[in-house]
Amino acid sequence: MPAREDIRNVAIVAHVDHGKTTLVDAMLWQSGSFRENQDVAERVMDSMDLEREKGITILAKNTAVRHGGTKINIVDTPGHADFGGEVERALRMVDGVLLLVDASEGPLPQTRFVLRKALEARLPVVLVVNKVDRPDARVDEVVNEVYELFLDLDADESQIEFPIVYCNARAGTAGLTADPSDLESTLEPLFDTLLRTIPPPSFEDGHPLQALVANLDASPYVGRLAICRIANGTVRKGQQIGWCRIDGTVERAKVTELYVTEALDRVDAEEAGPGEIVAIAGIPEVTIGETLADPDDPRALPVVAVDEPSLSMTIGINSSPVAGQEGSKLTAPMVRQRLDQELVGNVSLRVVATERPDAWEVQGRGELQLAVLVELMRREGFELTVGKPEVVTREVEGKVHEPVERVAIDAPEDYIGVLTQLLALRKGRMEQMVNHGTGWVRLEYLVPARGLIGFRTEFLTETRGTGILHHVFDRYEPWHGELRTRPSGSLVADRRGPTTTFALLNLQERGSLFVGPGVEVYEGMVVGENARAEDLDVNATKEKKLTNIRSSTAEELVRLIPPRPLSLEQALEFIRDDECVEVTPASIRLRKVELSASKRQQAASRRARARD
Ligand SMILES: Nc1nc2c(ncn2[C@@H]2O[C@H](COP(=O)(O)OP(=O)(O)OP(=O)(O)O)[C@@H](O)[C@H]2O)c(=O)[nH]1
Ligand SMILES: [Mg+2]
Repeated sequence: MPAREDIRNVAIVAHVDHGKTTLVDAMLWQSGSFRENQDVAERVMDSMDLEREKGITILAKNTAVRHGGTKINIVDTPGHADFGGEVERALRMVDGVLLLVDASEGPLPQTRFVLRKALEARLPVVLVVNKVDRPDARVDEVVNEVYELFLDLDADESQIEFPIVYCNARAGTAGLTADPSDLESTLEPLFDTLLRTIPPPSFEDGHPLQALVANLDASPYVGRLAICRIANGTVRKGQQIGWCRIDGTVERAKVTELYVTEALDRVDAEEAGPGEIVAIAGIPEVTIGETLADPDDPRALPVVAVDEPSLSMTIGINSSPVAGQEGSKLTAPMVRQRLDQELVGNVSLRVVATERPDAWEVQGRGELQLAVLVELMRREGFELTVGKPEVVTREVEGKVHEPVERVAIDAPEDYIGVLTQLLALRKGRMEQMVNHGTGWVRLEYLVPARGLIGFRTEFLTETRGTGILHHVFDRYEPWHGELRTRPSGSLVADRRGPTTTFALLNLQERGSLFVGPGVEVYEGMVVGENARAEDLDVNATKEKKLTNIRSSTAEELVRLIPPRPLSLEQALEFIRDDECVEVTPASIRLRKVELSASKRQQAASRRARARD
């Protein structure tokens, strides 16, 4: 088959924070994409507000650099497990991957996930051992761990013969030997290896047009953009195409705009040939997985299924007594429309109707993915009620199955005892324990996803904030039976009104509080965590009786422990089955699903009677 020697398409994949976006920065600078004095943000590909705030990549994005006469299209992908759908999609656009591995951390759960996907797609791999400048780098061991990972994933011989490049992405230097002092002053060894290892895109001569829609973007001027990889043929601006839809039908459409990528810009193109990655405007309803083809001979490319969602939560309109005061988007149709819009660009999400007309079950890959969606909606002005995350179960041969996650934990060895205990309670099975001999151990577990909901907070408390925890979906297994949940109960406000210092002073004896003085609360709102297992209805608005002993307000404020407001992710981890989170642009409040204290009590005594 003929090939486009002038093009390479490559995706950069790795576990979170191993340096993908930093490496793309260096590749852009060294290929002359920017003027010398140009003011370019660090990790420039992380262009979304939320990405910059969280310091992680959320959406896969394209860029292109030129090296010699070759154009290298690069897809930067997110490393966080919840955004694995982005990686699966990116792999459909490329002919090979750079697999980055941190020289100290070594392969972690998401490394395994992305490598498995790359091997399944039979994409050639260049191993990039990054951060070799770290004082705790253990380059040789890490390389061996990667070989083990390949074997573990049943790679065949040709796949295991991958080239290795050693890198300091931050400094933009690379070398071909494991000795960090041997790095060249540029990324030349990486570019070289990439051009030799990643094959140029091949195509069939004379084959009619076929372009696979692998991603979507939106432009304020021309509307929806289909990001496609052209498999065969040539596409021209203004031409008619056959739009092969997911449902098997074919419609005619017109390419109104055609763009290719140069560095960070989309530039107009008159035509683009096989192997190129282009953005096409003119088809407002196009979605991922569809094919743009020759109108007279439309042949759809195969649709590849992505992994199923494993976690779900309900998102509905805000139903609290203080709804409507802080947001601008409040109604059910608005929420529904926004969720539909998200589905278009996010193949790893599902939306399912519930019994209620104003709430939907949203299914995704993990808590962070779902929290990011809620956070985006909140910033757009939505007020929402968000339910407790739950796992998506499946029926296999008449039995209920649940998702199981692969967990990797790094922690000081002193905590081995308590961690094994915590994970045993959650029905975790230890797969591996490695002592690096540095006082730190790595534990690998398989744990039902259910047991990990709310685990992070407890994990950080138990390891005094030192432990590192990562997990990624591994498989479905038969239901593991009952699991223990949060050991503490909630302090629940029993009436509406502003909180008082006096009331909070008394309440802080019982547990830790989420609100400070002067905060408007309502019946059924959770104001703190009860140290005991049961819930407690409390009056957080009580005023002090006047007495003749004076104590100044200032003095009382000093005795008040600062509240521990929960972030959205923490709130979602914290809540129990009968609780939910109220989200508005200004606030995050925890509450009972049933607000009325008397109704909750009735329900509790009914349950107690049923048990007897
Ligand atoms: N010491 C050292 N630090 C590096 C190197 N490369 C990247 N870093 C740092 O590692 C951190 C994570 O870098 P990113 O480029 O955001 O990592 P990423 O893989 O894109 O992360 P996600 O997209 O969220 O998965 C940043 O603080 C970088 O400065 C390196 O070669 N050496
Ligand atoms: Mg990144």
